[in-house]
Amino acid sequence: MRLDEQTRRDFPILERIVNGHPLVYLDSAASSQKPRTVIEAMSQYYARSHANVHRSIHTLGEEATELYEAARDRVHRFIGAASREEVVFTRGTTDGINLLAEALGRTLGPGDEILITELEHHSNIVPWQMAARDRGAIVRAVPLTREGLLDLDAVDRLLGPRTRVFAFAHVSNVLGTITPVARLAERARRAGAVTVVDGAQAAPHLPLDMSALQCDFYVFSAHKMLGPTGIGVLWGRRAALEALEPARGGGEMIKEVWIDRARWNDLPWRFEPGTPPIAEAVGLMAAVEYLEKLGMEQVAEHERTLARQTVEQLGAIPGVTVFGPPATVERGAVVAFGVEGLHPHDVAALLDEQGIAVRAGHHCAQPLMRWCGVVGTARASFSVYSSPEEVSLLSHAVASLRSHL
Ligand code: 7TS
Repeated sequence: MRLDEQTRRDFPILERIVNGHPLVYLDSAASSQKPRTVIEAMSQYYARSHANVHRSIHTLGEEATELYEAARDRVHRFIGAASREEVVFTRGTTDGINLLAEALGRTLGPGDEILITELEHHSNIVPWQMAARDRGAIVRAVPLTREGLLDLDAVDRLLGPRTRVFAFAHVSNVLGTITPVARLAERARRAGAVTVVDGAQAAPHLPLDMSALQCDFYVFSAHKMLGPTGIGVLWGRRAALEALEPARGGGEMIKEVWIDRARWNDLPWRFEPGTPPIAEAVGLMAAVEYLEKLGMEQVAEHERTLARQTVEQLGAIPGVTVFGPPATVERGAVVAFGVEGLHPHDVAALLDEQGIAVRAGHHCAQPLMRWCGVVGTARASFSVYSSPEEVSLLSHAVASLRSHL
């Protein structure tokens, strides 16, 4: 049975009628929908076990702590981390990158370099600009090849003795480009730079194994992988996390506090000040369980097929431009496209009239839009519940937009 046939009934929102049409949700890269098990796990948690974590000795306090830490164990296995201490909960990808930019930023000096790429989401650009500005450091970017892949020769040229951080996306949220993380991390290590990987579009889509990727830090958001908003993961190699001085202080991240100084807690709690997103951790645990039952290899294969079908079908419509690598190159679960004569917002609004939800705009990747030579694009993106029928509905609807021009 196809993955969407196995899963669709588990997602109550997919029963919605939108503008008189059954919902065709093709915006999972912005945020995925949630299966009933995630919704129920969170509501059960609030109905039965809620209390703050890591502080109260009473029964509910212990139950909540156990659930929160069980979520960490689940994520640790899901991403192939060497130990649970390497898994830090954040508020999401943006929060994880900011945490790293703040902490690593403090170690930078004037003239040091931060290397990013031209396909980054703003959340993997702006925090580094802020860190650089504060320390007199410089941000550089790896250019793209004509096909929308990272220019690997340029990586070698740009990774120099002053490069302290190399931050790049595993999967582009616009082009769908998959970057060769292990190779890039290896080159960065030889240059003495720390690697930060933005896995926001990879974690929902690809099997992950931190030991194979060889980067220092990897961040992602739960809400794009069937889990709730408000929680994300920062994985760090133990030695990399140990070398990182916490930049955010507060309760629970310390062992002992005096008026003029404090001693940090152990990993991973030293990077989790304050009350964490507890119900969200429970929801993330349910999302990971759901994905593991499906199998990430199957998830990747399903979404790869949908992306290929979309590239082929949209690419065959006259006046439609598909951005990113050709259909023969493996890509993530997103397909950005333009329709000649129509603003991307009009494309999205006209599709919405037929119940088809796609995102339009610059996708928080303005440097990449400049590279594409457009102000924005429309974008279809997929998850485990997306179907080939939905891809056909999209293609027919886009073709009919053209015929109305
Ligand atoms: N990095 C990438 C590659 C992303 O795609 C996104 C969100 C983020 C970082 C930020 O994640 P957040 O959970 O902290 O917001 N991308 C999108 C998108 O493509 N459409 O809406 C949000």
